Order: sequence, then C-alpha cells, then structure tokens
Amino acid sequence: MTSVIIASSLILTVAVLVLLFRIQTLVSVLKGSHDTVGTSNKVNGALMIIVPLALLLAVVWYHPYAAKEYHLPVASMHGVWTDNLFWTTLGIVVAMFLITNIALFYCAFAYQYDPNRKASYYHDNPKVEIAWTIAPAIIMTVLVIMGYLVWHDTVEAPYDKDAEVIEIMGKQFAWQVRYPGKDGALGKYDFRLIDDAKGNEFGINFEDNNANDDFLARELRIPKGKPVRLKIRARDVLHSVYMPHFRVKMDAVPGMPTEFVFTPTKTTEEMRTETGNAKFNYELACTEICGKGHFAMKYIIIVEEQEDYKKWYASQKTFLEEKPEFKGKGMNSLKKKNLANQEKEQKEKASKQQASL
Ligand SMILES: [Cu+2]
Repeated sequence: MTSVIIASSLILTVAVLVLLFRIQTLVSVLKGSHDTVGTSNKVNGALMIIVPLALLLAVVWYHPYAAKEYHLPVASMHGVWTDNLFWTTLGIVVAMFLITNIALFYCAFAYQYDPNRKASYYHDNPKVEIAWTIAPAIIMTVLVIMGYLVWHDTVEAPYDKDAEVIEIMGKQFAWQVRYPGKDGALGKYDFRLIDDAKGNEFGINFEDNNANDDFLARELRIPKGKPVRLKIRARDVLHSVYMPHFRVKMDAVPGMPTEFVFTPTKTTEEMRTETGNAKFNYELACTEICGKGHFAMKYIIIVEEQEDYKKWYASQKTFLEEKPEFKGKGMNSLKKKNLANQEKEQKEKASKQQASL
C-alpha cells in the first residue's frame, strides 16, 4: 500500500512540475520574451551523455548476476562449439553496438545548437561509403562461415560411425526410450501395431529379428565420451526434445522421424561436483506446447562412464523377456487377424441375411 502511495505521489509531483513549466513557457510567449532555445538545449545535450552512460553502467552492474542465473554449464562436445559461436557473435554485435551508440550520443552532445556555429554542407564521401559497406560484409562472411562449419560438424556429423543408437518417442504426455540391445540395431515399427493396453506402446514389429533384443528404459542413460545418435519420433502431436546442458534441441514430428548426434562430455556425478548441487540431474524437457499435460514431459538423463553404461546395458531385460506374448507378432499377423475378422463379419452378415429370408 505504501509503495502505491509513494508511486502515485511521485507521478503527481512530476505532473505538477511539467504543468508549471508549460505555464511558465506560455506566459513568456505572451510577454514576447520567449527564447526558442533557452536552457533546455544545454540540459538535453548533457542528458545525451548522462542517460546512456547510466543505462550502460546498469547493464554492466547487472550482467554478472543475470549470467549466473541463465548460463547453464555445457556438457557436450558440439555444445562448446555452439557456445563459442554464440559468444563470438555476441561479442562482435556488442562491440558494434557500443561504437555506433557512443558516436551517436557523443555527436548529439558535441554538436548541440550553438548560435555562433554554422552547419557545413557535406554531400557524400565514396571512400567512407565503401569502407562501411565492406567492413560489415567481411565480418558477416566470417560469422556465416564459422556458423556453417559448426552446423556441418554438428548436424551433418561425420563422426558417428560407432554412435550409440537410442530411440526416443514423445507422446501425450510422456517420453519413452528404446535401446537396440546387443545387436545395436533397432527393430522396425509401425503405428498400426501400437497397442497401449497390451504394452506395445512403440508399435514394435517383432517379425523383424532386430527387435528381439530391444529393451525399454525408465530413464535416458548415455555414456560419456561416445557419440549418441538419438532417433526421435512422435506418436501424436509435435513434441520437442530439449536437453539444454547438451545444447540439443530437435522437434519430434509425427510421421517424420528426426535425429540428432551428440557426444556427452561430463557424467552426472562430475556435473554434481561442478555445480555444487548433490541432487543435480540432467533433464530433457518438451519444448512444444503439446497439450494440457505438457508439464509432465520431463525426463531424467543419466550420463555414466562407459564401463558403468556397458554394465547397465547388459543387465537390462529385453522387451520380449518381459512380454513374451509379443514374440513373432508383427505386421503379417496383424494383417491375418484383420482378414480373419473381415471374413467372420461377412459370414455373420450372410447368416443374418439368410435368417431374415
Ligand atoms: Cu510434448
């Protein structure tokens, strides 16, 4: 309440001062003693230096606090490259911003109205024009090439020959993860085989032998120092795989599988020491507003040393060990079942027709 009173009294004081100033100006105009430039010229000139300087100091003062809050530590190989690219670009942009704005405000101050000074006529200068066209062009070209190189190494990644393949599927409203098992190859899937009631949420086709040792996991476990190829898909609407510490973000699109290759560089334990937070966990969050249960699409990621990861991997039960009733079931058995159902329906129809005759 007091803050409201203080704020409104401040506003009122400013309004009264503005009104008094207006009245004084009007009176001087009526008297014929009004000076069109007056002291406001000098005041505005000084403000051109004071205001930007104050704002600049405020930014410098605030930045370390803001930085702590918003700059997440990085835990992937390409994350370091993209961060470097980001900071380089930001550095250049900030430098340009400072140079141009200092020049702008300084000129407004230095060349304020002076009755003893006359503006000179200056048409153009081709040399200066060429210089300020070429300089930004060179800077832009360097930035674009740097960006392209990072994009190439990250997205068209050539280093993924021995990558760990893991499938991640978004659905309303959870993430699910499938590992290819010992053979390293994920089994085929088909959306028509999805059967939530019986437990085949991925729609895995068990007629494909590669699916025999596939297993599901409760969390996304990945090894440190090895490329991970995330095969991303969505079952219903758009979701988005966002793993901020690894600088990974890729949409999960229904009907259009996407993928991302990245190499984690710090285990969960190492990150706990680095952040000083014993409860730290890497997190995957959906960044697509995918429905009213969107908030539930958080998933824990565990990064381990390669030996620990291998041990965990070997100890997992395959999907078929958990649900042996799915063995050998796939598209062909589904088609047969559908055909049998059709025949049954036709027979029933025919017998009904006969009965009605
Ligand atoms: Cu989602």
